[in-house]
This record gives sequence, C-alpha cells and structure tokens, in this order.
Amino acid sequence: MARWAERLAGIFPWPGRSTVKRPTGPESSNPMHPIEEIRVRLDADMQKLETLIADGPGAGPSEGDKALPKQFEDLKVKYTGKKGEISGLLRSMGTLAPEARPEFGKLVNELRDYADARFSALQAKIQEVEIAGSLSGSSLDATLPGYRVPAGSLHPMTQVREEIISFFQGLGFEMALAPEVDNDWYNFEALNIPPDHPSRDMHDTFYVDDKVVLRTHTSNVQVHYMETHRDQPIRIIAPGFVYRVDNDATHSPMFQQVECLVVDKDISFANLKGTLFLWAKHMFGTETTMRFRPSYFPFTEPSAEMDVSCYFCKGSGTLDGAGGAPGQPCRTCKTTGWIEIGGCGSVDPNVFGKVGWDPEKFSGFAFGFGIDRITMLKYGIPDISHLTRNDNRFLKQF
Ligand code: FA5
Repeated sequence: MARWAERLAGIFPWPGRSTVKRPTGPESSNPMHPIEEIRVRLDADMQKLETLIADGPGAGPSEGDKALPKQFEDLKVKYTGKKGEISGLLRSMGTLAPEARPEFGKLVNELRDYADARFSALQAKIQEVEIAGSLSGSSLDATLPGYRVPAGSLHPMTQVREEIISFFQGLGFEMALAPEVDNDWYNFEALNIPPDHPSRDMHDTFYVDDKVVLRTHTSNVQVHYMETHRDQPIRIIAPGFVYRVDNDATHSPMFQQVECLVVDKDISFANLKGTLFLWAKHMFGTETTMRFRPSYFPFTEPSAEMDVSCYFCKGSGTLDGAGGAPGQPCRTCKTTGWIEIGGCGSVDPNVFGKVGWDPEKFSGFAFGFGIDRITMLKYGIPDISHLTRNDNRFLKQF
C-alpha cells in the first residue's frame, strides 16, 4: 500500500480535485489522490455489505438478506459500471501531463482488478446467504423419501425396429426413406406391376386419386433410391409405415415394414440368403433355423417367402418342450413349426430397366418384412391391435 501511495504521489497534477482528507497518519491533512479516494470508499462500502452478511440469516431470510443482491448490484454499477467511478478516472486522463498518463492508466487498471476480485468474492458469499436463507425459511425436509417418477420405455415395435436397423447399419447399410403418399409409378408401375396386373389384388390399396396411393409396401423406396443414385453400388435399409385395406388379428390397416435393397455387380441369391440367415440368428437366437419357400413378387425373380423356426415351440409344432402339456399344439405357428417373416428375392431385370439401369451390368437383392409381425413373434403378442391401442397395462410390460 505504501508503494502504491508513492506511485500515486508521482502523478501530478491530479485529475479532478479531491477534498477528502486522509483519515489518520502524518499526511492526514493532505487531500487524497482520486484513485486512492475511490479505493478507500470502495473498501468502506464493501465492509458495510460484509457486515450485513456476517450477521447471517436468522430463522428465515431477513429483510436485510433479501435486499443484499440489489445493494450488491448497485455498488458494482457505481464502481465498475460503464459510467462508474473507475471508468470516470480513465475518462479524466486527458487532463494529465502526457508523461504521467501511462503510470496513471496502470494504477487505474490495478484498481479495477482489485474491485473485480472483491466483487466476485462478495457475490459468492451472497449466494451462500441466499441458499442458507431459502433452506431455513422453507418447509423442505431433505430426509423425506422422494417421489418416484415412473420410468418410460420405448414401444416394443420401436425396440424391434431399432434392433433391426442397428444390425443392418452394422453391416454397412445406410438409412433411406420414401413418401407414404406416393405416385402409382413408385408403388406399382416401376416395380413391374402395371395397372391390370393381378398382383394388385394382393395389395388392398387406399387410393387418394387415380394416380396417388397410400403406399402399400416400403418397396417404393427401391424406385426412388435407384432413380436418384444411378449406376452406383447401393446398400440401404428403409423402415416406414405402410397402408392396406386389411383388418384382423394379424393384419392391420396401418403397419410398419422394413425394406432392404442391395445392388452392385455380381450380387447373387446366395448373398441374400447369407445376409438373412445372419440376421435371423441375431434377432431370434442362435438356435433359430430358417427356410425359403418359393413365392412370387413381380419385382423380384426368383422370389421367396422367408420363414424362421417358431420361436415358441422351437420348430416342433407342439409346446411339449416349451412349458405346455404333452402334444399341446403351438398356436403361434399353427403347428407348422415355421413363421413367415416377409418376402424377398433378386431384383427383377425389368425393374432395373424401368429406372434406367442396365440389367446386364447390375444385379441385386431386396427383402421386406413386417415389423408388427416380428414384434408379435418376439414377445408372443396374440393380437396385432394391442400394438396400437395405447393401453398402459400392455405397454408397461416392455
Ligand atoms: C411385400 O410387401 C413386399 N413388398 C416384400 C418384398 C420386398 C418382397 C422386397 C420382395 C422384395 P408382403 O405383402 O408379403 O410383401 O408383406 C411383407 C410382410 O408385411 C408380410 O410378411 C407381413 O409380415 C407384413 N404384412 C403384410 N400385410 C400386413 C398387414 N395388413 N398388417 C401387418 N403386417 C402385414
């Protein structure tokens, strides 16, 4: 402090005039330097607030405690605000002799640092007082047991969908999406299903108008993707909602499918089988076996339905080994030992032609599964409508 006073004494003339006398000491008759004067007043003001804080909160926050933050802010603005006293010192620097200005600037900056440090320390103390006051003034009993917040979980179909997606993403498949309201071209014609084709009857379609439909399957993604990613290798997975005029225990008018499409040079039916075999074991367990049944889809050739061995009776058709009475028939697979998962096949050359690809150069495979059905299988859900009824008693089980 003594050194500080010496440095202050070196700065003449003082900017502004101070009439404040030193409180004590041999120089008490000399007026203080303005920098020193501000520091002395700042110390005194701080001291007042610190005394208020030291008195501490009583049984509840006192009026004094409540006023603390406001008093603190006022004080901060008064000294360190834009128009505060410390800035005022800098503004008055122009009245000094040029050679005194650098030292004066340094001293003012030191004063500002000093003020900032004291204000930060004081603010921390005020926050402590506020917290202590609010705790002692409220009826909060921290020893009482807390409220249990019910934990939510993902819908079973979401869980199954995520599991399928993450498996195929792990094999390098990319996500792709296509519209749910689509042109006849994407849902039917480009997939080798002309207007008079008998297979249209298999899809009980919701028509928006003559040319626009609610897509009946996710296979429309094949056409959209091949049209926009011409002549390059494709490996996509495309989940989404689809719609059919269909309603019973295993059919819903709105359901979810997941489609995969792989296109490159020399993609074979064996690649399709290997990929699906890997997936079935992952999804339903390593004991699962699968089979392909010859089938027909206009957009794949050859085509197949993929079945997996029944999850419940382990492919035996009866529940003997699965907790049932001897010979008790397995209702899930209707005693066949197999459950149909979806359709698949090699991309039909006509489809490549429709989207402008050369079928001589490229080959591919595709498959489409019903996510609702897989969920029913995985969890033994007897009626598809449970999945969309939003009954909490059902949903809580997952
Ligand atoms: C198709 O939809 C073809 N697009 C699948 C495909 C894709 C074949 C790529 C070849 C290449 P399908 O109509 O069989 O195929 O339906 C596929 C699956 O959707 C069915 O196995 C079933 O799991 C599910 N599914 C069909 N209709 C319904 C429905 N109304 N409610 C719930 N799930 C259904």
